[in-house]
Amino acid sequence: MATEQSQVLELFEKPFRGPSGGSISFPTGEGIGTRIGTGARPPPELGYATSLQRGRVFSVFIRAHRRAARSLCEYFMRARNIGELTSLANACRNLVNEQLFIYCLSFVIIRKPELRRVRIPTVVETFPSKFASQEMLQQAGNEINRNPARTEPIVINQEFSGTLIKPEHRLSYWREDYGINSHHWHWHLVFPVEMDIRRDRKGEIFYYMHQQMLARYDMERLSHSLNRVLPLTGFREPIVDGYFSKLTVNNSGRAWGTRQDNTTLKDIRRDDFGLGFISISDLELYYSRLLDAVHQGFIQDRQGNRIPLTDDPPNRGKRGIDILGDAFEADAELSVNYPFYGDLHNFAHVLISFSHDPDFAHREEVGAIGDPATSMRDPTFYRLHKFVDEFFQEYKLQQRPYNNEELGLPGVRVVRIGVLQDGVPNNLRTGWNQREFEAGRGLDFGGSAPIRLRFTHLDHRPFDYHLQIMNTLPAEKDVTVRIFLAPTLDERGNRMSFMDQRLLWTEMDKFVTKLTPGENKLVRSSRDSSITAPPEITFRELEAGREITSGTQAGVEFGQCGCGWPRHMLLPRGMPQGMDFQLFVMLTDHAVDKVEQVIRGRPCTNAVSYCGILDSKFPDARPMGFPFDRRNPAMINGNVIQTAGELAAQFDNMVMEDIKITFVGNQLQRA
Ligand code: CUO
Repeated sequence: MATEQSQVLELFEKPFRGPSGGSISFPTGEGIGTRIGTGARPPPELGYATSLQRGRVFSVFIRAHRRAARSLCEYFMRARNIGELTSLANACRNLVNEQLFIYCLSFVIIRKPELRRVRIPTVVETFPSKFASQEMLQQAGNEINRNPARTEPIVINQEFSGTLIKPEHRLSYWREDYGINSHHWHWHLVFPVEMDIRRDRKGEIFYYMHQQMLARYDMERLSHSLNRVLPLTGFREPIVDGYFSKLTVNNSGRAWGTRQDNTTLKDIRRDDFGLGFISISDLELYYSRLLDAVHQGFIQDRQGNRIPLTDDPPNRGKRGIDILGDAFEADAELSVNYPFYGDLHNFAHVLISFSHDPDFAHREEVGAIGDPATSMRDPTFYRLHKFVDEFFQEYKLQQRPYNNEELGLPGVRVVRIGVLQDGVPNNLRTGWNQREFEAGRGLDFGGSAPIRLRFTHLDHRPFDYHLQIMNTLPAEKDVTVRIFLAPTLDERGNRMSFMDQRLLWTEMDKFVTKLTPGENKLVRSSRDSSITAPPEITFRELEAGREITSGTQAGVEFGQCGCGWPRHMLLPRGMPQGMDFQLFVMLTDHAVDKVEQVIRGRPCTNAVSYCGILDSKFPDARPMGFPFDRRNPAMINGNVIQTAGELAAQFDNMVMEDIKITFVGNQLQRA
């Protein structure tokens, strides 16, 4: 008898296989009881779910698509077990858009406590056409047809979407990494918009997670001697970077829209995507209203009430950054005034993704920036999100700097910190590694022979943080350890001020530990990072049916829900000759940081800093990004503070350490 896991895998396999013809039967019970022939009207239970054509892109950035997703997810949410989910899914899979179908299945399996015994397979295998070019997939299919016994994988060329003629393409391996794109797809799945989900601090995590991805992108750019990314300067200037993804939206060969360098945005009307008229003026109006709110210090709801915007709200109320995140992203159900503040960030994705064919004159598909699974491939994604982040920073810089009490932790001193990798102190090595996935599960050609794809990706060998801490208090003390990394030098080779370096600090880890009185020596593995997820789980691994027991390492890895920065991308590349970075470690009082809550079911607690905890509160009461989310205090104890190092020097609970990151290319495994 099929296991629950194998039933689920069957649902995820070959999503683009065509309608099988004949009659489609709907299971009876729970109000779902119709038997219809192909071509019959879809049952009302599917609501808007069939409004989206099969074969087209499904995008959570488009409101009509979110409405379709809401209907289909609600339809699936009736399932009380995997058997019922399978019946519901099989009944509608030939009626609804394929990508919508997988999105909603994934949504329901992650959300419903009764279904959490099963895992969803990696999106890389479900939709290989979002990760490898059509040319390579076709070649793979042809080779398998010619030689079904072929065992060598198809090697994905790292330069498949562009050449190094364009300096931006030095970062292609990073932007097109399967792991970061998979993370971003999952992030938008677990923080969905307008799906009646009330996740704790959703607006704030929207700001923080995207800000951190930008910081990581900028570290990577500096590793290649490229300047930090510049924001879009509005919607009327030409978009400097074009993008030609070489990907197809499904197996039919339908290509994603492409964009030339220096494309000018235009008003759009894409009724084929359920989009009415969206004008650049709309976006400018929304932006101006949101900026007014920041500068006035309050935002107005539908009733005209003024809601103060502050990150120090009384009684741990909703922070201003959280309110602004909900209004800017935007989520119509969470925004304080959706008609007034609009749908700015989602519309911006949409406007850019249709800039090559704003009125469907050319029957072109949406561009890759229109889908969270592919948007991070496009260089303009970072310019767009830098524009979004600059808005949030405009707000953050109006907050008062943190004071001594918030920054300090009397009685606790960090004596020394460092990192150790393969026995080498404070010099971390990065290089190339490879990972294989099977594409055959997501393609509707190639028969049943495995089609293996080999991706080359940045990686590093695991390392440990070593911390020597003195607790001079007479008792044990619970502390939060916060570890950040940033480049030491700017584009010109100069040391940076606090404000210049502030947005480059990337969270590496955050964890709670108990200090005993006296000296404490902590060793923490890079593999336990608060931002990373364990490696993607493939169909084959799930079929192998590893015994999953909670409390074991396998249980921990099973408990993740796909969201999380890929472990292999934890470190920036660095430089072949070694690049200077700084580690910043800060201990804070867990009694202040702690959030009271019960964690239930599959907690999805990997990568908690980027992905939160499902159905629970964000487990750190401080503002996300603390202490770098605000400007530096001008003076501490009478000393002027102009750099992060000067700040750390004033507090015993902070310390900085210089390290190097050296890129060794193909020599990584020979450490
Ligand atoms: Cu994740 Cu714009 O929010 O891509």
